[in-house]
Amino acid sequence: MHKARALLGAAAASLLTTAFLVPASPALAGPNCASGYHCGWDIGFDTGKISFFNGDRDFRDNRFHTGVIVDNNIKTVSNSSSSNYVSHWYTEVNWEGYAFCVNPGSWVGSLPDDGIPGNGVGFANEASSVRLEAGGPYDWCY
Ligand SMILES: [Ca+2]
Ligand SMILES: [Ca+2]
Repeated sequence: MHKARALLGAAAASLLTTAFLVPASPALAGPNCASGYHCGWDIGFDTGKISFFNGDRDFRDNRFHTGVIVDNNIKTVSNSSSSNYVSHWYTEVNWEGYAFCVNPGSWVGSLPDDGIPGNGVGFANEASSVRLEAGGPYDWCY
């Protein structure tokens, strides 16, 4: 009887060990964005692209692979966090003017747009910095 209990206890402990070995947050790939990166595009996936591994405080010195300045020029974003990092996009440099967020494995195109870049209205052609925050996904993000 005691031996059987001991065996059950060992089996339970083994199950717990197995459970803890499973990664808590598997990599979640957003489309067209390499694992671990947070990507933005000039217009859509077939246009100028930039990939951020970490946050960036100021897009004024960032360029898409086409050479075009990124600031106030992103219309599509994708999040391929290798963990649970949510990307937060801001209309101003230095993470001011919070605009919207994108969950790990998610993306958004055709962001709301009033047609005027950099005027703080809408989300398209407004992003000027991006910040990453662990702990996602969140219900209120794309
Ligand atoms: Ca801006
Ligand atoms: Ca605008």
